[in-house]
Order: sequence, then structure tokens, then C-alpha cells
Amino acid sequence: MSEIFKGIGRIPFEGSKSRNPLSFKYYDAERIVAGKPMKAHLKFAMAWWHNLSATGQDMFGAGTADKSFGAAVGTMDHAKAKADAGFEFMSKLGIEYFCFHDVDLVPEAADINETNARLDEIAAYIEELQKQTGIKCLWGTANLFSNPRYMNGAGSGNSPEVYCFAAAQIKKALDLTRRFDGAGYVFWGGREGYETLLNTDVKFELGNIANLMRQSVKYARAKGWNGCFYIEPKPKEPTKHQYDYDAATSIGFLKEYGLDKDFKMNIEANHATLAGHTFQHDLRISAMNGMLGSVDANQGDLLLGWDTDEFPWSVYETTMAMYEILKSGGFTTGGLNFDAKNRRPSYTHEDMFEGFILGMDAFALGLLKADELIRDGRLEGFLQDRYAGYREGIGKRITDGTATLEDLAREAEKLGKPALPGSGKQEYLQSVVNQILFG
Ligand code: XLS
Ligand code: NI
Ligand code: NI
Repeated sequence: MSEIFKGIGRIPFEGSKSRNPLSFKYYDAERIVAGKPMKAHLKFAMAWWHNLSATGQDMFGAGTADKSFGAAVGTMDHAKAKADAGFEFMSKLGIEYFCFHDVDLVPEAADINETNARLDEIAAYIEELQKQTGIKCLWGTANLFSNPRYMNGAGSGNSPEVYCFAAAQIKKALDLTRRFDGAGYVFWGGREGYETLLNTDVKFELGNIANLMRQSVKYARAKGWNGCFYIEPKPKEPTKHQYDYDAATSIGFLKEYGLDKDFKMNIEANHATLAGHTFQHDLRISAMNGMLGSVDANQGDLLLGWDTDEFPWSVYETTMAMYEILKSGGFTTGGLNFDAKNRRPSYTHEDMFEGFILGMDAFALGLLKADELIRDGRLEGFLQDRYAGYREGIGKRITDGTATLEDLAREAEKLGKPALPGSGKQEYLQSVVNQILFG
């Protein structure tokens, strides 16, 4: 296999003073932070779709980036060239995981049997590259949104025939994930939502989606796969309202349908902000439910109302994200998948590498700063003190649930008037974060 990214070698760690664009300034894979190497905390993954397939094409114009990698686009030769490019790219960056949709790997044929034959062919090719490099699969998924048959949704649509195709794709994508020794499987509800309630039976559709997930779990477990299933919440786009709106909604859905033992969340930063939350918020909601599974690492533009999937560069965001992740005990099956793409005018091979270097350094710095925040202890200490009143007396009886409404009312009547509660001290806490980040 000949080199595709000529002139770009293995990306070295050179430290924060380096001016070499093709070097890491903060990501030092083997450096021990909070008891383990950076790479074990961060578990970076490459998204096949953005990095190897997307060319920058948008509603207003053609792609700008050439992702042919020396082969004719739309052929099996191209599928193999993409795999070669992907493994060379990951090896040069020291990325140990990848994520894929079925149809990222091969051009989809008109007949699903032919698509599946193509998938078998590429799977053998990818397995070989995995053996040579040791690179693993973080998670797989099926694309149940691009093909026109999914115009009304996949599990949530109005056609049992289409539902069967969704099931067939999931079955195959699960088989591929197992073949690649994948640790997870994602359900991102591509078009599982609605444009108008005038034509939609929400409860009926949710039940059908739940059945599709239940059958998928049953199939995978019967095959002996004990990886983790994830829901990736998103509030809108492509549909006006996506059912998996945010972490709280998705967790409620999983509990309602008894799927919460097999599923966790895959939280994408840009999706959280589209839902009107911070990235940290959706991580916190997932973590407190024991469901922080994996992360799609990217960043949105708060001035725009859509999923821009930019490489993460806000160290405030990566710090608070890593703070939540560290405090929840870190990743087990999951990791940080760069569901991110270069901006359209950044179309060169160097830009591909520089996007990942930006994202990996932003998260490495976030990890270092989050670890410092935890060791510093002022944030956590403030939180402990803030609720101190609930550790004794009537406060304790409130939290252990033994105080009745009458008891509580009697307490108020005895006091006549409560003391003012302690200050929230937001500005002080923000200054602590700044001191750790820039001090
Ligand atoms: C799209 C999603 C998608 C999932 C995988 O907005 O982020 O890329 O991560 O289907
Ligand atoms: Ni995503
Ligand atoms: Ni996205």
C-alpha cells in the first residue's frame, strides 16, 4: 500500500512552545494524568464519514476537498483507498479507534443483497488493516437517513417495508461492529421525528422505535456481543423535531420502554447546544443517571441554528467536559469521537491533520485543566458547603424523606422568617476556573 498523505509524517508531541503546525502542543499520549496515560483518558476516534467521505459539499455549492485518494469515486477501489487513507491517517496521529456507518464504507447498491456483499468485501480488507495497525472500532452504526426510503423515518416511519430495511441494515451494521471488535453501537435518530403533528402519531412511532431497539439488543446479545448500545440525542435537523431531543428525554424514553440496562448516551457537543443546553449539561444529566457512555467531540457556532460539526477548540468547553467525564469515573466502552469536519475553505490534506491536531490538543488541555480543577478542590468544596444545611436537623429529615409536610410547615412557623440562603458565588467560581486556565 503506497503512502497517501505524502510529506506528512507521524505527528510528534513538541510542547506548547512549538510553532510547527503539524505537531501536538498538549497531547502527549503517554503522559500520566490522574493515574493513567492521556490516551487512555481521551480514547480519540476518527469518524469515517466526515474525514474520509465528506468533501465540503453544501446546499450552495460542490465539494472543495478531494477525497478520491487516488481512486475513482463510487467504486470498490475507492472504498479500499478510503480505508487505506483512514488507517494511514489514524496511525500518523496516534488515533486508536474509528467509528463508521455502514454506507460510509462502501457505495450503496440498488439492491441490499449487493450492498451486503460489498460490505463483506470491505470488512475483510479493514480487518487486515486492523491486524497490521492494532486500531480498534469504538462504535458502528447504520445510516437510516440518507436513502430516500427513509424520508418519513426508519423505525418511526409509516411503512413496515421500510422498517424491515432499517432492521436489515442494523443487523448488518451490528455484524460489522462485532467483526471489527467494536465496543459500542449507536442509534442516532436520523429522521426519527416529525415535521408536523398533523400527520404523526407520536406514541405509535415511539413504540415502534423501541421495538426496533429491543430486537437489535436481543440479536446482538444472542450473538454473544456484550458491547454498549448508545442513543445519540439531537433536538432537530434533519427533522423539525427529533424524538431523542436531549439526554433527559432519551433517558426517559429508555426507562419507559425498559431499555435502560443496555443503553447509555453518546453525547455530541453541538447537539447539546442545539437543544439549548451546554455540552456540560448533557454530560452531567447522563452521568448522574449512570449513562455517560461516549462523546461525539465537536463544537457548534452559537450564532447559527444548525449542526456545524466544527473541530472543538474552546478550552472552556473541553475543560468542563473533561471535568464531568473525570468526575464520572472516565470512559469504559466509550471515547471521544471527532464527529467534526473541516470548514469548506480548509480543503487540503494538511487541513485534515490540523483539524484533528486542534481537537486533540483542545481535549488534552481540557483534561489537564479539569484534573487541576479537581485537585484544586475549590469547586467541589464549594458545592459540599452549599448543601451543608441538609446534613443535619430538619435538612437531613428532608433528604431522607422522613419529614412530613406538617413537620416542614411547623418548622417554618417556628422560625417565622428564614435566614437568607448562602450566596451562589458564581463570579468567584468563574474566577477560580480562569485562574486555573490561565494562571
Ligand atoms: C448527525 C450525527 C451523526 C451520528 C452518527 O448529526 O451526529 O453523525 O453521530 O449517525
Ligand atoms: Ni454525531
Ligand atoms: Ni452532529
